[in-house]
Amino acid sequence: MRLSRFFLPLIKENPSEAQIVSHRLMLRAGMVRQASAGIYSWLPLGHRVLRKVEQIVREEQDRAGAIEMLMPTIQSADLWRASGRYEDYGKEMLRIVDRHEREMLYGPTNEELVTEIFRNAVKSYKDLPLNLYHIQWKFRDEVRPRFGVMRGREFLMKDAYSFDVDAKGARAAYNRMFMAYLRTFARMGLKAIPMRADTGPIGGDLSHEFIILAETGESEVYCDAAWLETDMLKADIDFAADLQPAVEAILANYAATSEMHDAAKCPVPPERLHKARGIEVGHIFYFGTKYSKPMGANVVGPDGALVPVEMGSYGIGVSRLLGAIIEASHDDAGIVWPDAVAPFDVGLVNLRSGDAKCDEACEALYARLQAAGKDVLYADTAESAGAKFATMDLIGLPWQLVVGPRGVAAGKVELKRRKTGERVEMSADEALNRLTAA
Ligand code: 5CA
Repeated sequence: MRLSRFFLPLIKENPSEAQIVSHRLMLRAGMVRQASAGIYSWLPLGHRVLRKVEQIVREEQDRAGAIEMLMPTIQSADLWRASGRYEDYGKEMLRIVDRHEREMLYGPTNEELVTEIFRNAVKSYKDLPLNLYHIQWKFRDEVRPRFGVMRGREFLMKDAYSFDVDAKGARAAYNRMFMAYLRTFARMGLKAIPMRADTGPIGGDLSHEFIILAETGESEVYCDAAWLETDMLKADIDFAADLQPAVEAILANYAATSEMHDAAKCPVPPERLHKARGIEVGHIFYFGTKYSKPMGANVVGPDGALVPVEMGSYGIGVSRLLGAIIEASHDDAGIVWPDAVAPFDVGLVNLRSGDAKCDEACEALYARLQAAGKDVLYADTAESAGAKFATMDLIGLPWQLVVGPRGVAAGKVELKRRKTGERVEMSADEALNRLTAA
């Protein structure tokens, strides 16, 4: 992508409405714009990252055996009456009346709809286990939408729903999602700690939140200091195996949200207990028959008897993750994207656009990088070198490849790693090798 053709509306000054660094940087870097309170347009740069994050989530769900589908954003109120949640959800639910006076709503989550789909299609334990997920926009009319995409009203969520014939199967499904989440967040360069959590309006009695420690987080959390040193799981997982021992080994290190933390019962000695704030990027629930019973989602079990199906649900805040990643990875100059989610792999900086030799060298590098499968943002505009560097630092691409008249004359380019600030002069071929090996 040529910067001269791209749509990257940067903001020089710190926007006054932004209270936390991720919100400030997302606005300044031209990633999002507020459409109304808690509702955002995703500009091209933000959209690219959103898609990358979504794709990692998708790959890890698929790997764990979940099956992707897509349910609508608008749902019927009657469905929610059947589960008893229509009244319970209160003002957080956006209620809509259509032209035929039918009551509809913008889905805040999908337990009811997916249970209905299941109920109409699956009748036997032989079709289980089943885990269906989608990545879809949700709406919750939060009292205080704030911190940009972190607590929005409209937000993108991955929500998966597991169906099993008994509690043992449901626990195995829960464990598969638990392990998949560790991999998902680790791939994004994040340390998301699983913590025993309250279940709120989703219900059930087994639940973990996946939380990234950050001063600006909305949750108060307690964890064993050992978590601070723990490398999160990137290893391959055998999803066909019994994962209970692996899950238990991870949970042996204490971590709980403030709602679940009881100082009197905490197993961690005070000197090792770390109190912090955190951002909830995922939340998994086992709630058994809470929805299947009232909605009549039954299957025939191995003994021929009809039983309500055992369910769990598993959410990831896809749009919130962008804010969380920035909170965890930035410096004074701007965002520092982890490689796996960066909007472009490389920023190609032409220090003197219009200079025939510089243009020629840049065009060649641009073509070769693209041919090698790299996403390149080519700063080909007439702006000053300083302005181009500031833009590249602000938008946080992992690598900057800098081409100037002196270097071109000497057959050299400069490769800068955004994360460390390290700059190395080398030949164009060496730079290409480094970038395509990365
Ligand atoms: N049905 C269940 C699991 S699929 C559910 O809705 N869980 S949840 O309420 O915990 O939401 C799942 C994830 O969505 C949260 O962990 C959080 O990362 C994200 N999320 C929730 N509310 C918001 C919000 N207002 N803005 C941005 N992300 C949100």
